[in-house]
Amino acid sequence: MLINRYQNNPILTKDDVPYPVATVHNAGVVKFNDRYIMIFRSHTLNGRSILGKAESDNGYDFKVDKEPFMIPAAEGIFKEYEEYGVEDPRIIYLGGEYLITYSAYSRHGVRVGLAKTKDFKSVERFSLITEADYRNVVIFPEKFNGLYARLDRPHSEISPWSIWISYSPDLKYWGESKLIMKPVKYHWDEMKIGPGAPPVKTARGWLSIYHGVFPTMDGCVYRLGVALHDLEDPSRIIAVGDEWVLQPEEVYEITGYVHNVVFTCGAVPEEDGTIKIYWGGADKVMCVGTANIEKLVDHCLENSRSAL
Ligand code: BMA
Repeated sequence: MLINRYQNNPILTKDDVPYPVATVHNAGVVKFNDRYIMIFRSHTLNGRSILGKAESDNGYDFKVDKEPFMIPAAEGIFKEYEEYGVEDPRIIYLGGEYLITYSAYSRHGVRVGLAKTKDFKSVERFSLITEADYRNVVIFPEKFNGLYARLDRPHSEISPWSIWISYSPDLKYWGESKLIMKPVKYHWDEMKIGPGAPPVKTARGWLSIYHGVFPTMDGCVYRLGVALHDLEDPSRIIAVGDEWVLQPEEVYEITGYVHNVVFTCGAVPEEDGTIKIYWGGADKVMCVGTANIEKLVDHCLENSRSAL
């Protein structure tokens, strides 16, 4: 087992939230002043999503704020594009601030918003950084040759949904986009793949935990896999683990709001060489597990499938 599930999973459910929600899932997590901050997604009782915040001393026991952290914007350009909800936040720390990317849903489709915070008390929307039909934007926590880099996942009718990379001088204008990783036919990730947790720096490369989807007669199964990107050129994928590292197995992953889903938006590397990986179980609850970072890197390298 590469990822050891925490014995007291799920770590957060709707019953822990002091306002009415149907789910708690797909959370971004970072360390802030030695505490763990979790920004999680919840379906409200009309089926649209908002973001809540929870805090923890140990990464396992979280307490949820009294009020939501981000609800669809009430004004400006964001109002038009967040009308149907805000979803699936990822958080990184770079340049003295925390950057939060999230999916913004509206009648025009789904695009990705970028918000910034320094203290997790106030949050400021910065820009909508994609057009419609993108999701799963993770920003690398370092720059490359002076440019920010992100992985994302545009939607396409021609090609199975794949992982792309883009760069930006200022977080607002993005370009030099390139497809870098595709699903593999008749493989656990054959239907679509997407970035999961923001990449983690290791001695052998950037470790990216991504999700892959397989269609079955009983609906789609969401699993997690790992890929390794070159330290200096993150568009170069060194290796992709052929086998998944996590699949829905526990009751809280098999049944819920959408069954058979494990979906990650955040992982926290620790000083002892382990990593806490957080995932939504069946789009309904939050779970955590630990893994050894070097073993995940070995998993990429020892039995690698091609990236494209
Ligand atoms: C994806 C996204 C995720 C969700 C997953 C499984 O398309 O909507 O937020 O966890 O489906 O339902």
